[in-house]
Amino acid sequence: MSLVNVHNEWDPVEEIIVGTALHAVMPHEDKGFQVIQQASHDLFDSLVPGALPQRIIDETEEDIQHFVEELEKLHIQVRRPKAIEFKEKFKTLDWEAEHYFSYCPRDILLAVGGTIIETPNVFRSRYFETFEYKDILLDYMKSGSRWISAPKPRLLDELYNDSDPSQSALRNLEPVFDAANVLRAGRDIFYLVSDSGNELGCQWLQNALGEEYRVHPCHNLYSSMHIDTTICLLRPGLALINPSRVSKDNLPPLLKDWDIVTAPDMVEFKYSDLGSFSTAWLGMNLLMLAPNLAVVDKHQLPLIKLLEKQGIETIPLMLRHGRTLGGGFHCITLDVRRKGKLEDYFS
Ligand code: ABU
Repeated sequence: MSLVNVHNEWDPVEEIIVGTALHAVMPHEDKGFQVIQQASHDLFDSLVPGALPQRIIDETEEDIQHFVEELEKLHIQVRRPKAIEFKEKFKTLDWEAEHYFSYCPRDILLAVGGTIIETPNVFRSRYFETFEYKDILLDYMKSGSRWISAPKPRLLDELYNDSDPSQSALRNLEPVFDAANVLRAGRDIFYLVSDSGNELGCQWLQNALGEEYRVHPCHNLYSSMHIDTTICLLRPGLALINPSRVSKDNLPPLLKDWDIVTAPDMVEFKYSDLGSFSTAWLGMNLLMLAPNLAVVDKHQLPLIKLLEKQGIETIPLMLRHGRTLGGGFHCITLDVRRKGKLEDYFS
């Protein structure tokens, strides 16, 4: 039976991939990385490029190890990528780049139903990232999962808009998107159109998933990277929103009959001066392990209280350097199998 079988963001998790900080490097020259970071300069502090200090790697691995132990206590099958140390830059016909990391499987692989998709990511430095998951992907394919890869984007300079700040930093020249621009809700798939996912990416995804699914482009929600610090689908009929980005005016119309809870201000914390590639809203980047159980950043006590009021128990854990690396508990995981079946939650 296919080891990949997942239909939403909340059913009980049976198998999950958890990323690693080993060999993480903040790339020096990556046009996409630079342009998108520049476009979001009011959101992120500038990052120090180069290999991350060993302390940051070690503390992150320690935090991830605690997280994995909690998952295993719940009898969830955990798989980890094999981080490759890219000692040299790599080249395509058009450009060269340094390899980034394998910390966020959520960005590069998308699991929908029995299919796992290698997505056409926006950063050049992620071009070969799925190599680190090859053994896992092979196992999934052998079990009967459908393993596909989106067309490799060329990521030419003209894809990135660095001249007109009133437009997206990502032009619509070829399908490009990070898997973290997507949220799954049964037959309905939310797709954030932003600097990390363009319209052609949305169209490609709809074509790839076929008529069984409806992919909904979400505009004017958040212009920067990823949807999972903007909206969290907690269980059928209940979503958490980021009040600095979402209001009744731009709430995706599909959610209009759902109960909406508003995230409280995030608690800020700092374990290094290395800068950040995410906003304080990374604190709401939680992972639902079941409709009544979430893994949440342990600093976010007001959020934990709010979830508990909604009948959601929490496992408070920490990723001390999550903001520097740009990933919380949703970002650093890819839930590939959850109990449950394909359903329609909006009719
Ligand atoms: N990787 C998610 C970052 C999004 C945010 O900073 O809000």
